[in-house]
Amino acid sequence: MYNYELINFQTLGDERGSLIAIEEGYNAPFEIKRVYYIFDTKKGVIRGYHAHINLKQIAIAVKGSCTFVIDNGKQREEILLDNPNKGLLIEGLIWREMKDFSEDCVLLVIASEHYDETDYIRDYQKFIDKVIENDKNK
Ligand code: T46
Repeated sequence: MYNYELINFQTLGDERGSLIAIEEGYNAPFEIKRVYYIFDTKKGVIRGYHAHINLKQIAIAVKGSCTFVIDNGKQREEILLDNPNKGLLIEGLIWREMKDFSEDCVLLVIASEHYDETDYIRDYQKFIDKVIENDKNK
């Protein structure tokens, strides 16, 4: 089981162009406490390499594209974000890496918590240990 979901946002459009609205409890199934965006990522760079303990997030390539590698400790999957109407909801213990950023990529992330370094697991073996511990406690 992966703790992720692809959300298709409704695009509100008219002759002037397009607009997508994201609201807590509507497109975002959590309280929104933080927004950040990643841009100007250099060619060949892979970001992430961590998991979160409690954080819920939605990632949207509002411009350009990038690929998310999602790893639940048992399986890995790659998800291409290439359209502003597509949101990747990630929750729970998921190792993530982001790669193949297009030069123009702006990756917007909406998060359920304020920035907290203690919520990060930045060591892959520690992540696997935590997955095993969680499975035992199920
Ligand atoms: C995630 C992926 C998708 C802050 O000070 N405040 C913040 O809200 C964030 C997100 C980062 N930072 C600082 C911490 C580092 O010194 O900005 C620097 C770069 O952060 P990091 O290396 O964690 O960036 P990424 O791209 O590897 O990961 C980020 C998020 O941190 C992470 O939560 O899930 O994007």
